[in-house]
Amino acid sequence: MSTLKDKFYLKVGPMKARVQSLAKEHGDVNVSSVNIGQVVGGARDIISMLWDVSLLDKFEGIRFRGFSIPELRDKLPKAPGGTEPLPEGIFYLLLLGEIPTAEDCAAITEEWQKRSVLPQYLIDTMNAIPKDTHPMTQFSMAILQLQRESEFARRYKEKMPKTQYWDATYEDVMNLIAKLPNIAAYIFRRTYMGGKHIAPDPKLDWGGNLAHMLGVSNDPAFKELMRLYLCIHSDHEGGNVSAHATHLVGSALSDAYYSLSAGMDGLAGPLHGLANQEVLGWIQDLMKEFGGVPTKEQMEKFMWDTLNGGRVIPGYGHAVLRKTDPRYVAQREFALKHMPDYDLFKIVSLVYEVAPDVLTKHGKTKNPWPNVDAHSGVLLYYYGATQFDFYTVFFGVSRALGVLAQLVWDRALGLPIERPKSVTTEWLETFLKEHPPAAK
Ligand code: HAX
Repeated sequence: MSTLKDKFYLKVGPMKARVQSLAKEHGDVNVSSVNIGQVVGGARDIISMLWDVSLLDKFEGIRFRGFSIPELRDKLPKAPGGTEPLPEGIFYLLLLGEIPTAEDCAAITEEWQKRSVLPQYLIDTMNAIPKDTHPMTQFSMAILQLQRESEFARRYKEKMPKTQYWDATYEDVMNLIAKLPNIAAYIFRRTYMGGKHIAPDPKLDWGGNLAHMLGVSNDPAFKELMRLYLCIHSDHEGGNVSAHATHLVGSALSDAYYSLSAGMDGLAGPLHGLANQEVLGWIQDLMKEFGGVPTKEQMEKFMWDTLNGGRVIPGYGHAVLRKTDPRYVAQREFALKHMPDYDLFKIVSLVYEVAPDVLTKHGKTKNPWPNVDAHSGVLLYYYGATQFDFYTVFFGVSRALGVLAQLVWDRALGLPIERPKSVTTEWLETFLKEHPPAAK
């Protein structure tokens, strides 16, 4: 049977030919124009990056290699007795663009298990970090510390030719992804569980093992939740902060360790991945204020207090999406199946009833609907993972699948160093004087 790497190699030539033909024969065709609002306003909608592993539609949501989340929940292989997709399957899909078989997934599980052992120097480093350091800082530091393992960096020093960049990156990516659940679980157990660690179970898959090593629940549904969670957070096209940061840093031929660590630093921002911890904190404040599940009126008041205090409603709004995030819907379906009567779920549902209307009346956000982070915390909390400042680490483990699959492609396609143009305020003002807009 050919390996994942052999299969990838067969795809590189044809894909490179497609990309080169686009650039060579149609390089001067415009696909995007830029106005001053976009220059000042965070580069929204400017098409300026190639990202093949997923594509986001503002109304429909994310498609991974053309497949929607409901399609993937149906089509991707499952763990024995399970109903949620295996993260191994989404990695295969993102890398190769094809739905894997159960055997393909099993081969990845085996490959990642072989590469998953954490070196002693990494454990020593993690043990030296003060325990009150945010788990995302610990996670990013651990990834960066592992950089000394980089095949890419070693082979680059030995004058590897460009044609081998993808091969060295592939090795780094597989080694790094394999270790992420162990790193995450190590941080979790050390930070919150008195440093009593749980060995991985060789019979379990990558996501099942993360759930197992956390040691918060023996319910098989928690492993299923982890598999679903790790699939749906894996990618959201290239422009979001964690994906773009990984891609940008990688474009300087910084290896996968440097690149992912940078991506995780971006994910740690409260407007991005940290929103999942913010949501739980916000809900707890709400419960404290009203002594449990609030009424609709109390909920509305709490939201207006948040907004009038100059803060955002965490988990709502999006830079691209303009409807309820399908990743939110998938998690809501999971909750309806496994915890329909759970108080926190009732609150999350009540927020969903009230927030879109309040945010619309507030009149600022372009999207009053929930994003992925509005729901994940309640599911984790239900199974005993109550330490919500850890939640973004789960997101990070998952996000690695998408951004690192794309990183292998970046090196296979020989994408260049990124260097968009910036201008000064004065440059824009001068431009306007020289190109006065036509009177409206
Ligand atoms: N609550 C209150 N105000 C909000 C809001 C919210 N949930 N979402 C947007 N706004 C405000 C913005 O702060 C902005 O206000 P100013 O004009 O005063 O600066 C205005 O509405 C316009 O913003 P926008 O164009 O609709 O949204 P942006 O593209 O600028 O920002 C964000 C997108 C996701 C950062 C934003 O919606 C937000 O802050 N949401 C809350 C935090 C959150 O849930 N983040 C996670 C997003 C998903 C993700 O990346 N997960 O990792």
